[in-house]
Order: sequence, then C-alpha cells, then structure tokens
Amino acid sequence: MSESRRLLEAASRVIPGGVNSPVRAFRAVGGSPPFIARAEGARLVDVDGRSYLDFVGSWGPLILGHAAPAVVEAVTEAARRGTSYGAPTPLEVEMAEVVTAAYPSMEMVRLVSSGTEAAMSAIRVARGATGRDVLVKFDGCYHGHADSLLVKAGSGGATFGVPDSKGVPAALAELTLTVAFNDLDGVRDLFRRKGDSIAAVIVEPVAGNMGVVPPAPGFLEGLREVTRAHGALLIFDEVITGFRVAYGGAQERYGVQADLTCLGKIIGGGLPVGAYGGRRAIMSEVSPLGGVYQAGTLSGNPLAVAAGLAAIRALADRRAYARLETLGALLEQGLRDGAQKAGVPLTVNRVGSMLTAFFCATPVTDYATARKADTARYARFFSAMLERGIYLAPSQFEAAFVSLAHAEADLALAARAAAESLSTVA
Ligand code: KE4
Repeated sequence: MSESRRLLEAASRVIPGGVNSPVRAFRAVGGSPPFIARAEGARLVDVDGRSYLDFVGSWGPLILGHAAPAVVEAVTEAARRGTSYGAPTPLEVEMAEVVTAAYPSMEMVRLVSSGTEAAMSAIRVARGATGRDVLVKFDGCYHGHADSLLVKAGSGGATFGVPDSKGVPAALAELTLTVAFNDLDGVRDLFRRKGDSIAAVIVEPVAGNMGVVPPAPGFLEGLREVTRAHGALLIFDEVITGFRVAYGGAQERYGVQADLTCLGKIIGGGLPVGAYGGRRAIMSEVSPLGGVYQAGTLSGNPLAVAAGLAAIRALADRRAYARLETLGALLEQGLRDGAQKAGVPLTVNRVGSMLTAFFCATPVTDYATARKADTARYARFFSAMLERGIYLAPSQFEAAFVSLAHAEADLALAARAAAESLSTVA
C-alpha cells in the first residue's frame, strides 16, 4: 500500500473525508489524493516520492510558485520576531497602502484570514451601509462558505435562493437571489422588480469556480450601471483574480471599479490572508468607526502579511504579467492541439494565467453551459495526466493556474502529456 493510501485511511478516521477542504478528496475524479510532502517552484512531491508538475498552485495563491525564496525568507524573518501579537504592526500598514494603491476603488481595506471571511464581511458591510437585506449572486460563482453565499437558484431564473448546503436556514437563503452569470438582462429585470430591496450584487468578475468563464463584453459595465442606478453596491470578489489577471485585478483588466472588493489567495503568498475594502464612506461603517461589526484574532497576522507582501512586491514588475500571459497561452495551445489531434471536443476558456478545459464542444458562458461538460471524461483525463506526473484540479469546475515558476519546458511536457492523455479518453 502506498504511503498516501495509508495516510488517507488514517486521516479518514479523524478528519471528515480525510481532508480539510472537500475538493481535495478527489471525489469528483475518483481515486485517492496523493499526500504532499514538499514542493518547490512548479513541482509538488508526494509522500511516496512521486513528483508532479503543479497546475493547481494551492487553488491560486502560488503565483510565484512553491517555496519562492523571497516568501520563505520573509516568513522566516517574521517568525523570529514572534508569530502573532493581536496588536497593530507596521507591515499591516504597508500591506494596506500597497493594496489601496493597486486598487483605487479600495480607499480603505480590512485584513482578515480567508476569502470566506472577506466575502462574508463585505456583504455585511453592504447590508449595513444600504439598510437593505437582499443579495444577488450568480449561479456557479463561489464566494466561500458563509451561509448567505451557499445558495443556488431556486426553480426558474432569478427567484429566491434555496440553500446549497444543509444547515443554512431557508429564511436566510431566501434573501439571496441568483441569476445566470453574464445574464445582464436577468439582472436588470431583477432590479426592475426588487431594486429597492437589493443591498448588493456580488460577482467573481472572471468566474473561476464553475471553471473559468470570462465576463461577456459589457457585462461588468452593465452591473456597474444597474447597481449605481438603484443605490445597490457592486462587490467584486477578486479572491482569485486579484493580482492574478492583472496587478490591479479584474478592475484594472476590464476598467470597471467596484464599490467593495474581496481579496485573498495571492495576497497571503500561500499563508492565510483575506481582505475586503472599498470607498472611505462605505468602509467607515466598519467597527470601530461604524456599526458593522467584524473582527479576527489573527487578522493581519505578521507571518501571513510578510508572505503576502513578498509575493506582491515580486508582481509589481509588470513584466510578470506578460510572462504569465505567455505561459498561459502555451498551456492553452497545448491542450487545444492535443484535443484536435485526438478528436476530442474541448472548449478552453482562459484569462491570463488561469484557464479551464471543458470537455464539451459548445461555448461555456455560464454555469448551465459549463454543466454540459462531460465530467466523466474530465475525470479520465485528470487520472491519465496524474499518471504522467501532471497535477490538475480534481474537478472539471475549477481553474488551472500557471505560475512564474513554470518554464517553457514544463509547458511542453504538459502538452505532450495532454496529447497522450486526450488520445486515451477519445
Ligand atoms: P477561502 O475561504 O477558501 O480562502 O476563499 C473562499 C473563496 C472566495 N472567493 C472565491 C472567488 C474563491 O475562489 C474562494 C475559494 N476558492 C476555492 C476553489 N476555487 C478554494 C479551494 C477550496 O475550497 O478548497
């Protein structure tokens, strides 16, 4: 028995599913997950000594690659000065100044410890600032596991939400309305009917959690316009896209500014950091300035902020994004070429260094079209790639990421493995 299998058995006795986050259990693709011993650059090594070229990057944070020297050095140095004080520190000021400089719509920012906390806090601020209760989200967009956000569409289009999880009170879920991603007419219709009760619209400006789905031309601009017209707030959940699709995130890439923005992943450099922020008038609602309460023992943790700042500093050289674009394009081309050679229908959606290869022949523009993908075929492709030492997201409805630690030779290796793997699933 492999060490990973032994560890999974041991883990499953004391951790639900043997994992600390469900997607890691490989339930969507079958097989059992390799337990990771260490990682460096673009590679993971599991407890059985097997090496993998990593295109998950811890689900987005590791845009510099694993164990980036600047990040490791920053964390080590910070740890020598203590790991947490529960008191303000100079680095938190620097992080807030760096983030607000990169995101002009964020005049003030509050650090938290996860993307979930960022999104949960942002919707509370939006409800507190507007005095309204209703929230609009999009089918297939994920904003962490706060109750109000674990909601999917009720029957029919933009109707009252139903819980997406046990334990979410129906009365709360009903305050979340859902619309199809990229359905601007659906949003406008919703505002015509319920506009005066809507506190905010929360959106992943580039969807990453139904697989990668870019915003349709005019979609983000339309959300900006309709929310402003009805006195609702526009929340961009940039936990994935922040510092990923551009230094200034989707707001820079698409030129649309949100009222509130959520960040996470990259800003922690692989350690637990989330953030939410927006215009001064809105953020002045947050305790201790205003009546919206939010707090956190480890918010602004010195080690996590040191790691995040080291990562962000490395991205300030905008050539980084040209490099990420080149690498992302190579991964996309390798997948397309392999699919064409194997005669396998594949739709690849990519924005910069994040992409998803959907196993379907039709365009993927929202969750309904994403769900047309052949998930069984994706699972077989995933396994074939893993056997060839390529570590992809263990779900069709997630993003693959390239990092600055990936080299052209890595992408050539991935392309060869994809061509072989696609021919086995044809
Ligand atoms: P966390 O609480 O997991 O730090 O962030 C929640 C979150 C919020 N917003 C967006 C756009 C996100 O993508 C996420 C978390 N992403 C998932 C998968 N894409 C993390 C992986 C996991 O759940 O294990």
